[in-house]
Amino acid sequence: QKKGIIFDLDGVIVDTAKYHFLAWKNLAESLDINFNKKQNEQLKGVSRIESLKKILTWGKKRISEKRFNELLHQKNEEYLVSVQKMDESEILPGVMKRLKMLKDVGHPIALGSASKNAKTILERVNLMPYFDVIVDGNEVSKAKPNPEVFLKAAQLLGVEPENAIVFEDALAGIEAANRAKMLSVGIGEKSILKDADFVFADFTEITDKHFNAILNA
Ligand code: B16
Ligand code: MG
Repeated sequence: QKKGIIFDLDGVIVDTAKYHFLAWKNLAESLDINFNKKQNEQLKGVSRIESLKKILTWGKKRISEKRFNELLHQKNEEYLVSVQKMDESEILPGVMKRLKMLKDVGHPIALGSASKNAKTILERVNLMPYFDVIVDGNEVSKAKPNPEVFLKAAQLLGVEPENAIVFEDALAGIEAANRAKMLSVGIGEKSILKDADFVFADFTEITDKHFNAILNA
């Protein structure tokens, strides 16, 4: 049986974090809350609702539920303006080569993302044809590090968790993959993603030899 491959979206396939940052920053400033890149790092892999809760906590602001929902909507509208401008050029270096290779060899491929905009983004960058299964923020109730998103993806791919491989950039995502008993491959800093089974700075660092070692691990 071929291993099932599960990709996170933001930080693995595309760098949408920069667009999340712009939208959150404008929203925070409109509320007189400071928001910097370091704080944005802490929102990677975190859902929209939890992200807003964190920003309000950092700014020591309390608001009504109605206002909270308006702000969520406002942030997403601004984020989507950036997303609509995306194209294939935003696929991170080295990703396309591996997707093509996996497809050619016949590995089932899934997306496992916290984003509710995952399908729109995959459409913008023309990657929809590569994914057999998409599990995103609309399908899961428990956020990473809960393994729900990856377990669902593996189930829909028809592979056992032990036969699934997860590519993730967020520590919470690595934890989710580990809890699901899947092989975890971190994309980012070794010092942060230390619990991952393998770590690479980005996909260009993954040589054919590495990639085969991952597929046969
Ligand atoms: P949305 P991932 C995550 O994507 C982002 O890293 C995180 O910053 C964002 O808040 C979350 O998606 C929700 O996104 O507002 O589009 O529903 O890394 O899980 O692919
Ligand atoms: Mg991510």
